[in-house]
Amino acid sequence: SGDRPPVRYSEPTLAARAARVLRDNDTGAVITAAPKLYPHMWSWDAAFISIGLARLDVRRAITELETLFRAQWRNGMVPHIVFTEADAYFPGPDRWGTENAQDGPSNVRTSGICQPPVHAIAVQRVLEIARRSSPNERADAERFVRGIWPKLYAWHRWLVEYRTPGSAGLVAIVHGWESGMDNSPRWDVPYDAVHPGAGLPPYVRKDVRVVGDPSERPTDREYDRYLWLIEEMRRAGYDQRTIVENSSFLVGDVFITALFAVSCDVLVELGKEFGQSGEQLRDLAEWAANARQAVAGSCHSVSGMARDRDLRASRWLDTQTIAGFSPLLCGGAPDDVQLQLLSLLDSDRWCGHPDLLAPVPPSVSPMRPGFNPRQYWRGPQWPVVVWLFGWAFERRGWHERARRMRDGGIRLTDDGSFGEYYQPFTGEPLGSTEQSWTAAVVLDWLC
Ligand code: 9WN
Repeated sequence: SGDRPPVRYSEPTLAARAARVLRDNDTGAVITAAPKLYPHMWSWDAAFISIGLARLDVRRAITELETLFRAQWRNGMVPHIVFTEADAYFPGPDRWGTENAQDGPSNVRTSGICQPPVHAIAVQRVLEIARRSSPNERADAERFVRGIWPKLYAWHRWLVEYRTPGSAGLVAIVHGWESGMDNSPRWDVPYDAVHPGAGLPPYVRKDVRVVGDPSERPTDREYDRYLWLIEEMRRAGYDQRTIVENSSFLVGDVFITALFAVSCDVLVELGKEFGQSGEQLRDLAEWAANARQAVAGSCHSVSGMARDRDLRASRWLDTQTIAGFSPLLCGGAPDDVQLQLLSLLDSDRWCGHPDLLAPVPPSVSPMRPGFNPRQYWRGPQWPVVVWLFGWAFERRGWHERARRMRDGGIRLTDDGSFGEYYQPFTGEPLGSTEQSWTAAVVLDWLC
């Protein structure tokens, strides 16, 4: 029923338009995640954006990642938002109130949580692209990798030190925003146990003013919980140990754990090449092995799908979403489970659903009760997630599968609006348009 512009751009024109989006969203200091809805730098967005930027200008790509890592907290955390001066997004820096956090950075304002650790993947990709570019860009990128490697190591170490509690070995999140899949049904059960207290300061949402149809965004009930968790963290002075011990939301995130495993592998590859210390390489290899084992250990005995774990309630979360395919990202699941997941991914419950405009995985299966084709992480397709699966498939040597993700991703986005997410049946772009990371992954697919 929705509008999708009737045009389908050719690949060269689509690439030119994607490049223009990144240039237009460049404030000089950062590329904003989206011009109106997200006028700041987001952590995992910046990683994907740097991959797209590298296709245009390797130095600009390097600057983007360096800007993000200048905001790294003293304890190693890479914050989920680095704020610009813009005032159009809520919650902004005043609401987060991280300036008194003991571990916060001094010269820049940030949020107090993190996002998925895809930065090593981006760094390696930027290096690869630079090496195919010019000798100068190659030299710049190599210098950059040497400089950022210890910071990436510190970021990964933070995830192990502070965020791997409990026996399941999964990397834990303390807020749905940390997952990057904010209102995914993955988090419905743990959010039911979050009870906003009377002390929740009043607030006014800004996102629903920007997005024409508020039903494409999370609900007010969900926002109360998002804001309440921030309130808890603020009261804890953003002390990680206190937060992990007490926050009313603590969930082992299987998708982050899979990305962490493969990002550790990538860091080992880079570290070997650039002569990093053997001890740190051994740490990373051990973290990767543990994370991979945790992902495999989460798989449901019947469906094979990987599961998150509610660490407060000590129970597995059986809700099936795109995150159930996490073992395909990092490997390590037994062969029969992997085959089961691959045939499920191809089946009419997922990519093979006959009504999809583009055969790429939606955030939730269209066959699942509660699937909502227009609402955020509850059904739409997200180009950046498609890129991640394509990237992982290529890395695993599954070239034909990787090509299908790329071709499907281009089909999804060839209307040229660079939607934040897409209605899977009509291809209507939803949420924001001119979304930077969508433009970035399209550029990577096309170049
Ligand atoms: C909260 C910027 C970010 C993405 C997330 C996506 C959305 C923010 C929001 O936008 O989250 O962090 O306000 O909804 O869910 O993955 O990084 O693009």
